[in-house]
Amino acid sequence: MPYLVVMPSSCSVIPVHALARLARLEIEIPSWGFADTGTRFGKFLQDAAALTIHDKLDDAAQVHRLTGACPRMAVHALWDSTPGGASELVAAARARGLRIGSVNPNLFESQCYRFGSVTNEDPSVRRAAITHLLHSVELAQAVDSRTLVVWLADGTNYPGQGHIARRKRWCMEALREVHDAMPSSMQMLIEYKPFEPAFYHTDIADWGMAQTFAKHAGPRAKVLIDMGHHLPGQNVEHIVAFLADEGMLGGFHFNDSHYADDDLTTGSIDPYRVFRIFVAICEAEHALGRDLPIEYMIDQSHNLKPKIEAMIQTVVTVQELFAKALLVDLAALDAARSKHDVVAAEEFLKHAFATDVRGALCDWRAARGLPAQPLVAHRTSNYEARAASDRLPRKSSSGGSYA
Ligand code: PSV
Ligand code: MN
Repeated sequence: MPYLVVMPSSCSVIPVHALARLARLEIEIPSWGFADTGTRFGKFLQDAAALTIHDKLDDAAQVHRLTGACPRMAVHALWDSTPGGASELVAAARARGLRIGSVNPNLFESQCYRFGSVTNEDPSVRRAAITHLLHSVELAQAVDSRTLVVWLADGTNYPGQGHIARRKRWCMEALREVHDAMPSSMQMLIEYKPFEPAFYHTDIADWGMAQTFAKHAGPRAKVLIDMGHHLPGQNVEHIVAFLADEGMLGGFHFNDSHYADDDLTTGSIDPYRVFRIFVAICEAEHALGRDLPIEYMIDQSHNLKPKIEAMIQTVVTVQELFAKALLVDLAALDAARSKHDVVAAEEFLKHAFATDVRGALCDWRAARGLPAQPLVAHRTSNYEARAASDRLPRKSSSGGSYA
């Protein structure tokens, strides 16, 4: 069993208050992480990949069953419809011990959005985009979701193509109209991205623009940080600390990247970066004296790794890195800062990051009635083989995926 690493039992490594905080860390799983996906060069298909929303819910439920940390599955408005509508979706989730999480409108696939959605020069396209956003608010209400995640693919490819300030104003008007239509229980999280699919300018390119749009939209709009949506070298923990202090940090899309929006497994490329982000959150929570109201979501779709394994690996990695961040002695860190002891301050971070928390987390899971090693439990459960034997014939008969 390749993943069965025997680790020393070391529950004492993590203090009780840190384990309690970890137990409150809920991580939302994306429905789109379980279906066959690819790059723009093509798809590599997996026998066990989900075909229907019910398959996706089954997979999400498997992740939650083994980790105890993922009670919600995010849906994409156009990719996750059920014949029976919202009530069927809610019932299907509930039957598996899940809830529907964030609702993600889709303003990037329809042909009418070639030159933008809410920023299109054509008022009828702008209205179609707003109508879809309003439908997404209704869908969110119907599935009892409190979060609308707005990511726009809007942008231009060439200098001169768009009037940037006019597009900004259209985007502001649209987001405010949608915000006004949301019930008071709902929040809007605005996601930024510097490029792709547009390659000259993106209408919501960075956190500052997202924050400006959010403030203009209304009090229940905040910023969502997708870890892959930064230019190389960006100090993401700085953004986290800044937005948290402004009360404008609404959520995360976890993933990792080396070059661009690579959607790799969180922490697979630069775990120290993820750790530093969690330290920024721990510091903000310490100052506030309570948990920050942040939605922690995964936004990954894997081409090479088995999808459920990748999702479990991500959840466990997030827990490990959050646990390490909780180990930072914030009082000692502040004392070092007050003496301008730069070396000691950094050493507090390095010490926490270097602490092996894996054994302690195995004990913690076992004590909560969960598998000590969720990945091992998944592999021994035979879920993947059963899913493949159920789904492969359906794929073949649907004619599309398998030759
Ligand atoms: C865009 O790159 C994005 O990060 C948005 O969150 C979308 O909803 C998601 O990816 C689609 O995969
Ligand atoms: Mn995202």
